[in-house]
Amino acid sequence: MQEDAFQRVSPQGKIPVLEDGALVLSESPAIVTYLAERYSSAENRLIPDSVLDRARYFEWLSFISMELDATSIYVLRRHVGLPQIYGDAPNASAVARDYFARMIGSAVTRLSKEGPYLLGQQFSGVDILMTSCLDIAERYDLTVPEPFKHYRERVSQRPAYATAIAANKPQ
Ligand SMILES: N[C@@H](CCC(=O)N[C@@H](CS)C(=O)NCC(=O)O)C(=O)O
Repeated sequence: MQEDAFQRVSPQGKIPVLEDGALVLSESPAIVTYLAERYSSAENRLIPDSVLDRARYFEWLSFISMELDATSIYVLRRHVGLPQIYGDAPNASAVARDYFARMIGSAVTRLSKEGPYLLGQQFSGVDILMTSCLDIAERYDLTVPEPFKHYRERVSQRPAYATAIAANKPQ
């Protein structure tokens, strides 16, 4: 990620970054939403059409990227996963763990009420982002409530999940 070729498309030196024709796009929520708008089909819409459902989509998008990722998971990624770059910060890591547990706990009622997916019956881009967070949460041994463990199992049984995971592995 420090190499010139990569930094030319990602000056912040971070993954993910998407190249699609002339478009170069970073930030996972933007990438998932772009792919959903550009490529999902009428039978398999990854972003809802109605204004109300889109409001929920963007609410989940912000919750996942800010409350679960930026303020919890990424803190652990920095200080537990990459201490040689970002330093050791046991207090920040402990607070991030507690915060993740509180935030994911706060989402349980909505998941149980609306499931099987975050927007109800329709699988969407926010399920991709949530599942990715839950995959990393397991890696860092974060507290995940049972309904979200079952949710993750449900999503990861989708054939498209297996295809995406396989495609994500470098040859
Ligand atoms: N806000 C960005 C965050 C991207 C991000 O932090 N990616 C991590 C993946 S582990 C990374 O590149 N870390 C390397 C680093 O922080 O130096 C997004 O949602 O895409």
